[in-house]
Amino acid sequence: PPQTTTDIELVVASEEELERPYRVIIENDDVTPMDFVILILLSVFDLTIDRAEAVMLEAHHRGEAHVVTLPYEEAHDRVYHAHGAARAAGYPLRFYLEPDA
Ligand code: NFA
Repeated sequence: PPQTTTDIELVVASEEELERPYRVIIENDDVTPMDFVILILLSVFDLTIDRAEAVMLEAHHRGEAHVVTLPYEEAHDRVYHAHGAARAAGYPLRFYLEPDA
């Protein structure tokens, strides 16, 4: 019978890592419409319209921008939902997390 190999890497965050604040960073791309980016920043990350526009433009012009700083699980959940909404709409919009300094 055909053999299937599945490699599963389980990454477990320590209590310290979970409590530490994380910066959500948005990355620019050439495809996602500006209005869609703003919609995600409003609906998923609860930014004001003014902040959402400023963050979108900063990412557009500089390559990336800080969106919000949150505890790990909250940050991770929101990025997960933002990626889901972007993929469902057919856009490559990406966010990543970095531990706050
Ligand atoms: N660069 C995208 C465009 O010109 C807009 C964008 C901004 C995408 C910020 C991703 C992040 N349509």
